[in-house]
Amino acid sequence: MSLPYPDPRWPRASAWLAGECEKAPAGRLAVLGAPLRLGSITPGDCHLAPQAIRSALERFSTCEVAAGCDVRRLEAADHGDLELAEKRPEEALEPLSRAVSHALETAEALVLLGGDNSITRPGCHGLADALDLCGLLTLDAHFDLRDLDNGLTNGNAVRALLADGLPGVQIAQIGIQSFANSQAYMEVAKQAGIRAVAVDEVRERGIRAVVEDALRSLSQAVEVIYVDLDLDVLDQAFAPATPGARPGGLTPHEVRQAARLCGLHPKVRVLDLVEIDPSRDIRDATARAAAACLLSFASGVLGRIEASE
Ligand SMILES: [Mn+2]
Repeated sequence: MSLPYPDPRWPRASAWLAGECEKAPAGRLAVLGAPLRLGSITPGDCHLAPQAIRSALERFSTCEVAAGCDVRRLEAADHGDLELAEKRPEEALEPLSRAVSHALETAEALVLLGGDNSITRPGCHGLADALDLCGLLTLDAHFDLRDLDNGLTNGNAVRALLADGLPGVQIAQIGIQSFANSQAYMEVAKQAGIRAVAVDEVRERGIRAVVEDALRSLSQAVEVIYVDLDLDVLDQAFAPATPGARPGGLTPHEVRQAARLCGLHPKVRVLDLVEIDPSRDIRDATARAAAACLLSFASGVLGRIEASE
C-alpha cells in the first residue's frame, strides 16, 4: 500500500523491515512469519497475522522517543513466512524449529510473527537443543497448561514444553487473568514450580518491576530466554482480534515496556507475537499493538548492543 505525502525525513518502520537501515548497522534483528492456525481452540484466521503486522508497521516511524534512538541503527532481516497455515502444530515442530535456529545464526535476536500460540513450543526447540538451558517468559492471560490428551493446541504449549523436559522453575508467566483459567491448571503451574504473576500483581507493583524480576531470576538459571507475548494479555478493549482477551488486562503501553525490557536483556533471543486473528480486528488495533511491541523490542535490542559497545 502506498501512503500519501512520502517524507524522506519521516522514515517508516515498514521500510526498515523491508531493509532500509543505517549504512553501518550496529547489529541485526531477524523477523520470521509463522502463520500456524490449526492449533487454535477457537477456529480463526491467525495465519493472516504476519502480513497484518507488517502492514501495521506502515503507520509507525522508527524513532523511539523515550530512549532517544532510531531502530534503523539495527538491520532488520525479514525471512518471510513459513508455509504452516495447513499444518498441525505437531507437523510444524520440525520446519519451524529449524527455521528459528537458522535465523538466530546471523542475528542478535528474532521476532516470530504468529500464528496461534502453538508456535511457542517449536520456537523454544529452535532456540535451544537442550531445553534445560532455556528459560521461558510468557506474557499471557492464560497458563496454556491444558492437558495434552487431544493433541497440541494454542492452549497447551507450555504444558507440552514441560512434557518435553523444560523445567517448570525455568518458566515465568506474567499477566495471568482471573476467571480465564481453571483451578486445576493453576495447580499444574504450582506443582511444576512455575512462577506465575497475576495481572493484579502487575497493577500493584508495576510492569517494569515484575518483568525485571522475572528476567533476573530466569537468567540466573539459564543460558537463553524465549519470550512468548500472547496479545490476549492485553485488555479486551485493546486486543479485539484475540479470541482469549478479557476485560481487566494490561494496556498497550505496559506490553510495549515489557517488550523493550526483554529486548534489552542479553539472554533474550526470541520474542513471539501470537494469537492475532486479523479478521476480528477493529481498525487494526491489535495488529498495531503487536507492531509497536516489535519496535519496542527492537529498540531494546539496540540498547543492549549499545550498552556492550
Ligand atoms: Mn496463550
